Amino acid sequence: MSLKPAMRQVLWLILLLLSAGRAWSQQIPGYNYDESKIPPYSLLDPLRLENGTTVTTSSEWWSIRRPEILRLFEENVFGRTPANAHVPLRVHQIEMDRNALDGQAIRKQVDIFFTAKGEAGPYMRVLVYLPAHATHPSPVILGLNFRGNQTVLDDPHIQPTPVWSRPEGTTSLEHAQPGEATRGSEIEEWQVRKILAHGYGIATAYYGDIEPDYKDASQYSVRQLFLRPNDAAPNVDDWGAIGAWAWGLSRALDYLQTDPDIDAKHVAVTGHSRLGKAADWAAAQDLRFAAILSTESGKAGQSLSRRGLGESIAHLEHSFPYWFCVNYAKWVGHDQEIPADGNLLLSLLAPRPVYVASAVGDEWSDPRGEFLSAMSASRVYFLLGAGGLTNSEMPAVEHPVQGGNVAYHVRSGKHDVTAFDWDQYLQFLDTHFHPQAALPSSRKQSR
Ligand code: GTR
Repeated sequence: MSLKPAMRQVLWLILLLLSAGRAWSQQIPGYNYDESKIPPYSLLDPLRLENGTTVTTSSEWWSIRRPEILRLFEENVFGRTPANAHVPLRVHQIEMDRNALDGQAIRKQVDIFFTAKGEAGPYMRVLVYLPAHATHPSPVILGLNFRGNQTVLDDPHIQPTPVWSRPEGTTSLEHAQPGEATRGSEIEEWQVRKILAHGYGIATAYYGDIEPDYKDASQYSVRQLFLRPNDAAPNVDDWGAIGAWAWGLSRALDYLQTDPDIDAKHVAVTGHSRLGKAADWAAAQDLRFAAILSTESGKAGQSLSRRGLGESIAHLEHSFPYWFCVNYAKWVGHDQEIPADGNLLLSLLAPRPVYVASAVGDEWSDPRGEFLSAMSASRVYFLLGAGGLTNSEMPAVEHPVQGGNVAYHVRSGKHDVTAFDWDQYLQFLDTHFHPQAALPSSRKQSR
């Protein structure tokens, strides 16, 4: 018996809603999403030294514990940014318009070349919008994008970024100009006009310019530029793609620091999901980032692997081994023992303002894990005099909490970046982008 077209349409709608519901709750089957089934675990103590003593002064934090935690991440998670990963800043401005977006913005597009070969070698194309009528150099929010610069706004003057893809059923990668239809396709996630209207600039680059996000694609990565001669195999703590993306963020910051229209002391770094992990790791290593806005960075980001809820280390390592150092594989099946977890990553951001954002539907990232992580890292913020969260209860949905330099919210909806997230981020930056808790005098440039 054949269904009437109207009936078929209704059935279609129901199916669609059902599958949207599945995407909404974002639970990959086969993993634990039940608080009562969390195995016994202990949270790492950001203030406890490896020798068992507790850090009680900020100088012990900066000189002993912080380097210890950085090393734990280098050895167990992201790998080490090579000591020789320095490149002189080589910038070629390809476009500038001081009257962009109908007079709302200054738009700049620059290529940052990573080698002396210029365009013939690897390079990153950075798109910058600044508020047009600013009376002072503008604070800027910097973040990598997933699908090309042209996706962040419906501006016909954005130079499209060639993007990587792996056509179905093939093993080879294509690097090609994206279609015009992608222009402005991520406008909701980026909220460029809102950010500008609020007095902030925004800078972005396509993460594939630094390394394509595919297995076995490292030959196209900037990592190739810093290989040790005569080494056949990688070391167990060599960096992975997240390390490379983080490095790219620091290179974009090198450029932003040279632009007199930009207040280089107030550059916040942002990122969503895997790019949230990269933003966290960039700011952990590079103290020039003045604030961090991290959306659903999840496991191997700000969330807690040790809680065993949502994504596991086994999943991360199986699906994205190239994001991490070889040693990360040691922790597969040992989530409760990993010596470098989200709360320690968050502590490396102290005392700079950090906004941790979760979504109720993103159970894969474990929103409560992200909150508990912010609570735990707040102890370091207190030690450094910046203040942090004090309320130990997970806040209600869409009720942001803030203590000192640490803020957290969980909003309704799925794994995404929304106008709600940006509204909170902008308010947060407003309250913090004036003199910060003191950083040590040894505050250094990135590697
Ligand atoms: C998922 C990954 C998460 C998160 C996410 C994303 O597949 O398991 O850790 O990084 O990708 O980047 O959207």
